[in-house]
Amino acid sequence: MKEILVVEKILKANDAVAESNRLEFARRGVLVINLMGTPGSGKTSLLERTCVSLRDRTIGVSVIEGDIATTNDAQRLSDKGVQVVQINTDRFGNACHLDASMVCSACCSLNLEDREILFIENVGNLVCPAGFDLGESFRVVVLSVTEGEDKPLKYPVIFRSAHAVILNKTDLLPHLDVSVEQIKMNVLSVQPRCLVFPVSARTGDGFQRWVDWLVGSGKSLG
Ligand SMILES: Nc1nc2c(ncn2[C@@H]2O[C@H](COP(=O)(O)OP(=O)(O)O)[C@@H](O)[C@H]2O)c(=O)[nH]1
Ligand SMILES: [Mg+2]
Repeated sequence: MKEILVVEKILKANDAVAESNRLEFARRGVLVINLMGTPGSGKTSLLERTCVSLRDRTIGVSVIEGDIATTNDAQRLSDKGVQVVQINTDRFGNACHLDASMVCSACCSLNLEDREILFIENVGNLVCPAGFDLGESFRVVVLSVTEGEDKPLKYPVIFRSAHAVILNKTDLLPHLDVSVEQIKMNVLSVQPRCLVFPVSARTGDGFQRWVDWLVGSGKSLG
């Protein structure tokens, strides 16, 4: 019983910081995307291509990279000229997710002036990130077609909280025995309002619709 109380307290404390993050992001007019998914689903690859597409449309973007260890992903984005800050959660007991305080601290190292979109790549995991509000505008889950059709049914909590699912690696479909329609149906069965964007971060296929949605969502913030 005590353990449950502790968990509840942690989540309540996180929610308070998340709300203050949300107010600050709204004050600055920054659209914030909490990008979640398994390790290897293609979150960083998606960000690399998305950030370049947004820059071509003169949209200012920043990225917070969450990983247990290494600065590899931050380096990949920095190499593309993206303003990025890395959070390594091995400094916080190997946390398997980001929390709102980590995001708040990371924002101190970012210049968010003239930035319209902030992406937060969460630690690769389909379970823990779901419970932690970061103050984001939208939650997006990256699922690759190689992960199989049943993942939305097996990990319903994270998909239930998602505004959109990126179905990545569609370039591999000719080599797989997997149905995009079945994955979409499984996503919609746990979250009927979820948007689904089939894309290939490798070829750029499907990116137009995804980037249009980001730009439109940013504009609707006013
Ligand atoms: N074929 C293919 N491979 C991809 C695609 N997106 C990512 N990958 C590969 O998947 C692996 C993991 O990608 P990464 O972006 O590091 O995933 P993350 O761990 O979710 O950030 C890398 O080898 C990428 O090159 C894609 O659309 N198609
Ligand atoms: Mg990554």
